[in-house]
Amino acid sequence: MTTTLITGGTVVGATGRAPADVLIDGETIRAVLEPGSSLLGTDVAASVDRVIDASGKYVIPGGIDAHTHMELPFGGTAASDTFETGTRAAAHGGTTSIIDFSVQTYGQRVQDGLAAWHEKAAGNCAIDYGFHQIVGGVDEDSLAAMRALPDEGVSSFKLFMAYPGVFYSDDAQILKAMQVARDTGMLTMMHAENGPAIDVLAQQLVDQGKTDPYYHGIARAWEMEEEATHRAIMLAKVTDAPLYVVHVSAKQAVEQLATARDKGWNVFGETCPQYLYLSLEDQLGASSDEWGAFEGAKWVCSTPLRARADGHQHAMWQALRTNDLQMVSTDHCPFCMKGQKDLGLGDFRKIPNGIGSIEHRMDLMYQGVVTGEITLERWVELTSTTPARMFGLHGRKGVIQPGADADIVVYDPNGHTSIGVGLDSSGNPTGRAHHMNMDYSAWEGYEIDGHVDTVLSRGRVIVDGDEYLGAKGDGRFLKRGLSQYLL
Ligand code: DUC
Ligand code: ZN
Ligand code: ZN
Repeated sequence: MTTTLITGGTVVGATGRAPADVLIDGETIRAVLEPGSSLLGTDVAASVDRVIDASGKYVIPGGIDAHTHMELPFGGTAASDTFETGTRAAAHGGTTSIIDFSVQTYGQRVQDGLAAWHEKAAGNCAIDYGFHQIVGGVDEDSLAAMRALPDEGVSSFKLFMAYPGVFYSDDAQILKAMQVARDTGMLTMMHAENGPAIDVLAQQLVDQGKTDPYYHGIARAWEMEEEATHRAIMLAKVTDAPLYVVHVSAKQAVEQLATARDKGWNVFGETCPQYLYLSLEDQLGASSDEWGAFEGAKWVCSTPLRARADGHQHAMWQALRTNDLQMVSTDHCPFCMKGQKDLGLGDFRKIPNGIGSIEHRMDLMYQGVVTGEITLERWVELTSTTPARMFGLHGRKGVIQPGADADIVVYDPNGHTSIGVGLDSSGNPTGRAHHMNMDYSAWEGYEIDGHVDTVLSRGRVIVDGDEYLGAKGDGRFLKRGLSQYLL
């Protein structure tokens, strides 16, 4: 077994930072040591197989992205990253575990949906991976099957209050599924938007000739998110089940979560980088020679981007500081403009919903440290430590401590990252490159302070500088336990 010492860096965790050396034995962390110390009288640096110099850098637990959609079927196409391309991009960005969503739709058996996702992922991932289960068709069979999921290491499931006819569950279905969550200890993850009302509003906009991508966000008004968030909280309360609301973007939805949390209820929420940085105004202003106003399709996702003038982005940062929101995931769901997003030319409802960010989450959240929105420790907590606790991986992932998996990122605060795709629309090199399987970047032109230097996955260096040293199939399935974050 290879032994490694990461030396000279500042180890950062959710509760503090300190200069320390990290000794890795095989796949796990063996010790966190005073800098330059000896172990049982031996000079550690001289006795290990490999030394990684982290002088002037942060040593943090590898990122955990708890909300990704590799190969998700959506709107007649499928998310463009496979488990191979998406997890490799994640590794480049300092993320060492993902939790993806296996999908069950109406008429399909939950077990078959889960088996299909195992087949897509097995042998293809660069980093460790787990699954939540989307239950798109709640009925007596799926409710019974859900009870067996915790034994499969799948301890959370997602329901949709949006997308009637696709993934949608009505209130009665949600209530019954939450009762299963209460009985089994599973965590219900909720896409909280009032889908039936949104579909009417969207139809009315299209009837008025308002078909550009911008109108996606007008149809999916914040009121639709606030109402659904409140309803989800009340359904969880009446069933006495914990609730985790995904991709929160409206400040009014955060207020609903904060009110419930102030009452001591087990209610949690995540937001995503797009809701911290991007806005509806950006989308309205987007235009290009190639696409005209359809350029805005690059940022069509649900929940949608929100108006900066109304203060939503500011409210998301604040909620991350006050712990009214506990985590940042990406909702990574990439589609190319050509052949995928362009399905919605002339009708925004047909644009596949999603943004690709898996490679940039750690860097984008580090910008919050640079600009003073969050502390260094909170950066680690939001992107790694809490995701592990929330989804039953605490002790193994999300911490730098003896016995934990050696998933570690050496992060250079003095480094620099230029985000974007390698070629512009005329085929000229841009001096940038990303690794996601997308023909555009939602983050094109972002200049970021900080750089992911070295990434270790269970003790092996898989990214060194910008070089990928891993292989497909390195990643293992994570059998997760129940949430370790409940009140
Ligand atoms: N939202 C997205 O943007 N994409 C996939 C599904 C979802 O809920
Ligand atoms: Zn969703
Ligand atoms: Zn999602």
